[in-house]
Amino acid sequence: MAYNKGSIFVNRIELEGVHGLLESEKVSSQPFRIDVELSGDLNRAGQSDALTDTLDYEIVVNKVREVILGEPHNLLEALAYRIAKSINEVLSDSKLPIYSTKVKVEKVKPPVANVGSVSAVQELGVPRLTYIGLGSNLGIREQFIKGAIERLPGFKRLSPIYESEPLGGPKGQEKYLNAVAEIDFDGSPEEMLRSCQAIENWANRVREERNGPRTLDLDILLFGKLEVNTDFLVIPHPRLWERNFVLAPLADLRPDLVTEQKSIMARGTVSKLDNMIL
Ligand code: A4P
Ligand code: MG
Repeated sequence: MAYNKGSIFVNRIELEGVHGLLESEKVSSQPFRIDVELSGDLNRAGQSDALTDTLDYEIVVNKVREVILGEPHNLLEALAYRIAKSINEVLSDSKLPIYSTKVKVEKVKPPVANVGSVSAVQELGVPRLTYIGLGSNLGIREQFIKGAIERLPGFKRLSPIYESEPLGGPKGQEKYLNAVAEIDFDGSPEEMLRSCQAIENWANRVREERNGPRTLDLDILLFGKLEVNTDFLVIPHPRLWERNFVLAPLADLRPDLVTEQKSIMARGTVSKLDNMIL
């Protein structure tokens, strides 16, 4: 699919609330104006013209309403942050390729002499539970796996380490160490790919032949519930369900995702290294 970077604006949501540092602001309500910008890839929505391919404005407005009509806050910064967070909770669990939420909260009639209005803006990336496959069969393999997890942004946990027979590639390769990392990543899939490639470069990865021996290979297996299909990125990873060196560690972290039916298709000999501590 073609390159696309788009935004949806939901502007001038006008509501009254009891927010501010002054006692008077906590007692009598005053007007607030809220603007929301959602940024990401709007290609699919552009082509399909279907509401299911984008975020319904009504959801945005409801989240804004909950925060502005809810508990009193002292700061506009806190209001903008709460609103962005609660919109992101919906997006994190959705298939929509929206990667950041920007919220501006404006106090339309601030109780400060000579000031027309005050506002605060917060922009938060949408966090998505992401699974990265790690593989190494060249050099000090465990050092490369350890270095990778120290560098992966938003790293949460690592599966047990497996040793596996090489699948594909030239004959006579060493065995692999494989594992899967769970991370909470709050950028776009392209940014995730760039982070993975930067870490592979740190490991002095040399690309000589496809499936050839490598110090470190990082594959994006799953990126929340997103589906990506461009010339340089396919998510879920197209060979995810075919290989035991990915499925076994993924099943350790997320047994709910790796059903028996899925693992029947998988190939390759793997053994769990219970005693390996990085
Ligand atoms: N790319 C597309 N989608 C993705 C994605 N979801 N994650 C593109 C990461 N990259 C993705 O990758 C080639 C290109 O794939 C990237 O530039 C990116 O734009 P690469 O890492 O440079 O090349 P590669 O790894 O040699 O090829 P490929 O096709 O990615 O191979 P795999 O699937 O990574 O398999 N046997 C055992 N036992 N253990 C292993 O870890 N690994 C491989 C490599 C083969 N056999 C193995 C193991
Ligand atoms: Mg790869």
